[in-house]
Amino acid sequence: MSYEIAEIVAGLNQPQKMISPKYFYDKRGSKLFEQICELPEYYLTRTEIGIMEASMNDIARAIGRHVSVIEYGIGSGLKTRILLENLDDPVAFIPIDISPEHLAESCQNLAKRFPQIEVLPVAADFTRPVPIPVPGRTAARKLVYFPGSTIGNFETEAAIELLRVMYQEAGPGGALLIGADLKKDRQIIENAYNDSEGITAEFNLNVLRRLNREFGSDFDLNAFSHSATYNESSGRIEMYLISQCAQEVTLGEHRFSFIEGEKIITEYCHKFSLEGFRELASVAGFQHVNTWLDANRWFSIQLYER
Ligand code: AVI
Repeated sequence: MSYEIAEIVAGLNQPQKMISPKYFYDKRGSKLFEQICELPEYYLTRTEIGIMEASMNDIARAIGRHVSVIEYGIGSGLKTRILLENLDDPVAFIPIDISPEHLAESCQNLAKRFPQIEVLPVAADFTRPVPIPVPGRTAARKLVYFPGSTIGNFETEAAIELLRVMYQEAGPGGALLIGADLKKDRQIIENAYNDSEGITAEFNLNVLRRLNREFGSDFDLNAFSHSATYNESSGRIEMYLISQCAQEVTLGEHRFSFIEGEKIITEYCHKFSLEGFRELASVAGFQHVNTWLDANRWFSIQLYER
């Protein structure tokens, strides 16, 4: 059994059934996520880009020259482009992404736009140890870049674990530039995950389509519905697929029974306080350097050093 099948089966055998959010990002899922980023309700991307546009000179100065940038996950490429355009002579760009097609497409565009920067893509699941290629030119320091508040998709222990991996990867003198979404009015947050066009619902259900296609399960997509609610006490969106009826689903020789209304948790999206996030990063060893915010204080871009 592949580790992916073992992981999916173990998740669906839990008393609270779960599917890891990393399975969202097949080709269609990555495209749907790009569409989410442009939705009027999904303030995260627009706000983070706004902060970058307003504060990029300051951010680039704080990072310094001749860095090699290691990006964990790659989105539409716009944030990466803004960062690389403004850094002082970066030596290399090393993106790590689980979707090889998406990675290849983004890297082709970036290599065309930045012929002077060595682009070294790594197609891998960054939640597992990954060997990182060494650029031809020696960098002054490594910069780990993790935008989009993807850190919020990890539970606290896993987030600390991932930050520790980034701390190791940054190496002596290295830095971390990270986007973290902040706590705010619950309606604003819930609207971002329940858009009026139903794109987030499509994105959520697409994980079942992917499991059916790649791992041989027989989920009936019409028998599950999308739900995303903000749990104020844990400070996170909890995204579920809810079984619309009593049903059985099979994956190979494995059978999973659902009662009507039973939920599969597919994603947590944590929202942070500034102090809470600094605490998380400091547990992993990072020292806070600076934080940049938008005027509403909805989103933060934070710089840390080892
Ligand atoms: C990738 N990640 C930061 C998104 C988020 O907001 O947590 C994933 C997402 N899920 C539904 N909408 C967007």
